[in-house]
Amino acid sequence: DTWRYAFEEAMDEVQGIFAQKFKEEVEANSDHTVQLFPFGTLGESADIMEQAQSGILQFVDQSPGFTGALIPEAQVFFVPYLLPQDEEQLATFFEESKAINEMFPPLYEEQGLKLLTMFPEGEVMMTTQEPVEAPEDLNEVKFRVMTNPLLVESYQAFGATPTPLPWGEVYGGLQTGIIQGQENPAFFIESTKMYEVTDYITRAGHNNFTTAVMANLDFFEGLPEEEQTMIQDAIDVAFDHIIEYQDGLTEESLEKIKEAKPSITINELSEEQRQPFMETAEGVEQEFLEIGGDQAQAILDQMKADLEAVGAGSDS
Ligand code: 6CS
Repeated sequence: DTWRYAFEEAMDEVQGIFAQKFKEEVEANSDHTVQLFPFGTLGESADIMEQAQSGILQFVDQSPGFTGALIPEAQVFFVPYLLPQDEEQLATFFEESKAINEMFPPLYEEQGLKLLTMFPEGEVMMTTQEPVEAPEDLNEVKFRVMTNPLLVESYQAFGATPTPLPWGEVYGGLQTGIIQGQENPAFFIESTKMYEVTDYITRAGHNNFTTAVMANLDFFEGLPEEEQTMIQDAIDVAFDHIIEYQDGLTEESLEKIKEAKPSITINELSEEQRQPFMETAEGVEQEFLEIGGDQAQAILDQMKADLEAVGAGSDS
């Protein structure tokens, strides 16, 4: 059969590299073909999710930044400073976390989706027209966020005016000044040329981008067991590949940005400067417990325990 797999990025961006490895593995180990649909070919993130839920697509990559609107618990990824930036700790966390591997799958199943994996895509950085050294600097800044209620809360707590928008509207929005800021990992700021419409990149260390790959649940459950295993094995190979692929990617991407636009300022906030941003975390966490669905408390507690177990707890 031909299986259709859509994702939210271009072919040579992180989600595309993952998808290409998955395709390669599936095609090497079965008679199936995987057809890849990068961003823009089938619509926005919300559209490809609908297509995966209805079975038009067999596979989809959608980030919790968008899934949070569908599965409220997935908003947990937007509690600031919850995830570490250490890439090894992050990879081990995603591989071993009970919250990710045991608690999230039933929540995705309720939406007709088989959660296959979640993986990190890099440190999230703010891009703005003016310097950001304190929350006051975000005052009056219309800051684009993914369409996720908790992310809106977190940027409100940072002092900005959050503006939820689908990805396709971001570059144009920055260009016309409808929005003046947004956040994304360095590779994406570089590959999508967002630096062209940005003067400052700020590293506050508040988050690391998470994404998730799923299959349509009926499709997956209808497969013979050995094919389910073959898919899971292909996902595991692609996971290892994408972790390795991203080694050094953040710094390389920042170098490329500086080369392409020497006038850009890239500023890493000091521990002291981060403090007021960190202090918002508790309030956002409380908000998550209110809007994060029935499992919010259980997921948050388990995430913290899982992070602690890999040496990335908030106290370690
Ligand atoms: O900001 C966004 O909407 C996009 N950012 C990344 C890194 N991947 C896909 C997502 O749509």
